Amino acid sequence: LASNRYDIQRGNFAKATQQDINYFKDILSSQSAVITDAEELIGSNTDWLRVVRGSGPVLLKPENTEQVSKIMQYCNNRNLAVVPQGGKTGLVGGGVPVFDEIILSTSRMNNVIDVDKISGTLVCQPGCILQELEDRLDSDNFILPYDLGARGSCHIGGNLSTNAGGIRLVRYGSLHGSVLGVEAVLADGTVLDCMSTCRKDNTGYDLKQLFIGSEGTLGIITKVAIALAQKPRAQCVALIGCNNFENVKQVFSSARKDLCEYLSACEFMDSKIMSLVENHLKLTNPVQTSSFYVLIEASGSSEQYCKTALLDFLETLIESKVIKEGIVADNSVQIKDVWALRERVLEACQHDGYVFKYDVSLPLRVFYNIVDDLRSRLGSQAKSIGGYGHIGDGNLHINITCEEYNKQLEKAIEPYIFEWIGKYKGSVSAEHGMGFIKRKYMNYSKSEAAYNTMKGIKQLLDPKRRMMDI
Ligand code: FAD
Ligand code: 2HG
Ligand code: ZN
Repeated sequence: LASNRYDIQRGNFAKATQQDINYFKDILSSQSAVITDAEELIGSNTDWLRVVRGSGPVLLKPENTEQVSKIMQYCNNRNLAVVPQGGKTGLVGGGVPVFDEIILSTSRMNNVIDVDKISGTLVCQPGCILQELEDRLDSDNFILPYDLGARGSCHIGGNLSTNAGGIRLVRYGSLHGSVLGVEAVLADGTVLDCMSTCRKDNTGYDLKQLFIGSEGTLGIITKVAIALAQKPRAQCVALIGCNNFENVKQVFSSARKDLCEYLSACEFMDSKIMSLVENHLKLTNPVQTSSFYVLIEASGSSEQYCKTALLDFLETLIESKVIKEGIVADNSVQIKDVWALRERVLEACQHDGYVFKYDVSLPLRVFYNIVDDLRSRLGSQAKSIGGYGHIGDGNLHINITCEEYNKQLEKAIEPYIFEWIGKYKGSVSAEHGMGFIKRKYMNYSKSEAAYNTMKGIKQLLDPKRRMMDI
């Protein structure tokens, strides 16, 4: 249970009774929408990383906003705590109970409401799975303005709630810029309609932004409108080997300059991470062993230009001795294979043992120093220390593994790592959010005044703190 490892403050909430369950069955009008079977509940109570496990006694699967509103109103009157759950791929223990919260899943709220092919907008319910949306939009030559390795399970509502970054943020920017409208149900059941499909709307405070990245602490997203991007006609991917991190930075800045609007992803991995992917997943690295690897994706409207630009780019880098070697993948199978090396890192690290995960923003001038620093600090206490991530966004993922959870190792890492990040004005959570695991480190990235303002907003929207606290 989460309570075994973490210090959990359970508020003075009511516990769900049989009468409550009967009420939920009544309003959801389907037996399969109210799950109380202990076996079935294990999955919904355990997070993707299997480090947080609560004891939520009931899983509710409403189909529409009205049902969500009724549940929230009832839980407010009864003083029952609630946790919203999407695809359950979150990495900070946010989408599962940590004590005995009611679990409200959006898995049955999975209808596409409208795709406007002229303006390129999508309106849908929050439980649509990202991959399914991508497949559906493909034939109309649209893509969502973000993408991530969890696409097969994560929900668009979960993506908004975590303000997921992912692999294309370098081109399309964050969800704060692409989301056009949100409908949310507040903790007391009020339906807050901030739906719009307009690109521009400066009528006062932009309240929908509060729900992007607030991880279910302020309400439940029940509808989403998002601006789509045009599907590029051409796509090529390069995998590049570099001798040192200075060269990685040079590759990134040259890619911005030379590939310009064709640059659609810029990711990196160090050699430790690549070796975990090769050893645990048996994937093949197509370039010679290097200290670092950079994945550059170019995409746009001209097939001819896309490949030529990427090849020219590599040639220039090799001539100027910035890189040792690079390969270009230009057919869908090869492209998938190269992306798998990067997208399956999380899975490879999980195979290595228990993983202490850090998802940080840092200025590029000190970006990788933290990994070197942790290596000298931790020495043989850790099994592997690897750095990788979205270098194009200044976002580093540090994964530190050991055979099994090790309190002493944790103490050697934390709060040292957060102090390090605070010193360089980075972020202790670049894209995964605070959830339950990271929220206690907020002060390393938020000023007192900013945190107090957040608390004021929380007090206004969820005064009884029946949703996850901040
Ligand atoms: P869940 O895990 O179910 O929930 C996440 C949080 O949102 C919880 O706090 C939950 O309570 C809340 N929530 C869910 N739905 C709602 C709703 N409708 N209303 C209000 N609150 C809600 N993240 C990145 O940013 N970039 C990546 O590249 C990336 N890659 C990943 C790759 C893998 C293989 C995995 C497993 C995860 C990855 N993630 C990444 C983590 C990322 O946060 C999630 O994958 C995703 O955004 C969460 O969506 P979900 O539907 O699974 O949400
Ligand atoms: C990714 O970019 C995800 O693959 C997971 O954000 C990062 O290992 C991690 O923590
Ligand atoms: Zn990431």
